[in-house]
Amino acid sequence: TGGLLTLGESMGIFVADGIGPLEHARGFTLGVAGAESNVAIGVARLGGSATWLGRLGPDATGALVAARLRASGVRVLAVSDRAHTGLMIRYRRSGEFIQADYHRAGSAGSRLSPADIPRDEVAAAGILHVTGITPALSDTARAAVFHAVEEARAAGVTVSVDVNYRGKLWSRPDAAPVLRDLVSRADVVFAGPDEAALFVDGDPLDGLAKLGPSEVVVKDGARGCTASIAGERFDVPALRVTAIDPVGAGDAFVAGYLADRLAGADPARRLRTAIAAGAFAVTVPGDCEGLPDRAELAALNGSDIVR
Ligand code: KDG
Repeated sequence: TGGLLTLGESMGIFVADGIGPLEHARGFTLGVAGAESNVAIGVARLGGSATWLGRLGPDATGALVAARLRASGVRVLAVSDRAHTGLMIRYRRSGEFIQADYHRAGSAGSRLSPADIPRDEVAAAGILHVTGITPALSDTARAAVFHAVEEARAAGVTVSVDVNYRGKLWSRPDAAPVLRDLVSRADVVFAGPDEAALFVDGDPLDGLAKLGPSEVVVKDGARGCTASIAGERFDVPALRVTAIDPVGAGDAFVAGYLADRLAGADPARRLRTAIAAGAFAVTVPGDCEGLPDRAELAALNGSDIVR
């Protein structure tokens, strides 16, 4: 079986150095953002094979995204588009209060369409991973996600969905039926408790499992995670680390889980790796810079990473 295939929008990101209102920011660190490409980088760093597919514009930002992904060991299937590559600006109003402006309306990434997705790439994958961000970007991007999912199901490829609700892209009533539909087509689903509450009542694990996925993982940040995997229930506490930047922790968690799933690890081990990868991610500023490799994961116990 193959590796991870994921698709979505990756962007350049300017992260204001330091803490405070944007108007006082002087320096910015340029990086790459995008939930799906973060997961691809995370899987690659853990030794798995990972492919990211998406549209990039004819600009320096598009070249930057492709170069950074490739340098991280991700295979890039870039579809060239005439529109600009998306950008984000992020700043920290306070240590915990993180704000982002998107500059992605009409971007290359948002113009993803079903014809961009090669059937043979989907059929050859071990896991197709998509998120609830892409369907919010445009009608064609939404169609592309559902098309890829249906191709994967037809080919017997495992479908993984991270709900990843983004309130700056669409309202809760607009998102709820689409995310519910997407989850109902998945084998593996990841959600936060608030995201699950968008479209299921009561206990998030039970509610999500009732929609169909046989592996449901509810990630709850510093509280750790709960999961229902082939009918068995798991509770894994988070590791106590010094959190510097929570952004990207969810993607690291998903990368840890999926990398171990591709490697044939049992559910308890996948969840432990997911928790550890998330813990590494929050100790480093940036969306994907803190993702660990296997040697770092192995050194976690007894290291100074855990308090
Ligand atoms: O999961 C981290 C993401 O939020 C970030 O990398 C950017 O994809 C992104 C988004 O849409 O917010």
